[in-house]
Amino acid sequence: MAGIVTVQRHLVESQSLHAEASGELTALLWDLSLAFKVISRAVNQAGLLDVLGKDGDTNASGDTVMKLDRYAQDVIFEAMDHGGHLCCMASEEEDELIAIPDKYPKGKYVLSFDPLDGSSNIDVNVSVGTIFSIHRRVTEHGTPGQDADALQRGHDIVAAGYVIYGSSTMLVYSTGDGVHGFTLDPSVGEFLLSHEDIRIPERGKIYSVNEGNTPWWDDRTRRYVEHIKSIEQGPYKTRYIGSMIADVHRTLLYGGIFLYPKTYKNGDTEGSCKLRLLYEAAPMGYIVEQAGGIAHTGEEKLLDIVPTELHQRCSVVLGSPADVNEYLSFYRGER
Ligand code: AHM
Ligand code: MG
Repeated sequence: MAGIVTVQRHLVESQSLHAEASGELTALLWDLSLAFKVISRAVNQAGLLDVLGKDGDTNASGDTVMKLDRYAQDVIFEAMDHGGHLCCMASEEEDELIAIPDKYPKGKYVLSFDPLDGSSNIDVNVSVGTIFSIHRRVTEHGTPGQDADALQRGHDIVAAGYVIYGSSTMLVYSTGDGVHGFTLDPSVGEFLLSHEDIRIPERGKIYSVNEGNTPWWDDRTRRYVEHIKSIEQGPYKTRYIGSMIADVHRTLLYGGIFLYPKTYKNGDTEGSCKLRLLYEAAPMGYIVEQAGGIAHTGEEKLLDIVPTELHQRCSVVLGSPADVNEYLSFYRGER
């Protein structure tokens, strides 16, 4: 038993490193981990949806079948609305800030999340995941949360992580003391510590980008990708799943670079970005930086951006320090 560390034990032991901690963040993360187990169970049954009924149908048990991303959204909301830890939530699935119901107390944290990232991959049995981050509220305690509570920099995150529902379910999180990974043991229903203190390799040999977008990239990004594919460089291997959690998880463990640069389509001179700052880029960037990597947009450090809108998007370049710095040297025109 001594070698088995559950996520709960890990949270409590990490909390004891911070004398000022009240235990509230630990309790909040514990509630969240319950939601992840429920979502994991549903994702594992996703292939049965065709048997049990499609979105909006009534299944054999008489329940209305819901799209999984909507289901994941509801599970997290219901697990987190009443604990008294949160003042509000923000989700990729909801246009507006999500209020805590009047009947429940308002806490000192705000939760931002993407309930099921990469959900277009569900029907082909490819990994999807949940991404989350937690900030301390900045508005008056005891009152309902406001947009300003969610619109905070990645640097001010107090805890963030992701769950990958893959060949096994893994929870990877950080509270600012490194990055730790837990694997769900379905037979005991617990997340068990499997990857302690994850450190991203200094340099990798894998690049991960939607290369179908090449015609719409800026020249500097195009030249960088040509460079890492050149014979002199090795060349690097391509791996692109199209689920950010899966692509970044691999980058964290094997090293290399993950990119989602701006695209300039049909005379768009400003360029547009795909990934969302609050729900995808900042939490994943925080994890990568906690593991010793770099998270950038090309223009600025990802965690420095002060969001002005809940659904703001940004370009993303993250991974091993040597790889990201090499990209930046191309992007800045130094090579
Ligand atoms: P989603 O939130 O609608 O699932 O979109 C986000 C996903 C990321 O997981 C992934 O990195 C990206 O979209 C892939 O985009 P593309 O298909 O353009 O390569
Ligand atoms: Mg997403």
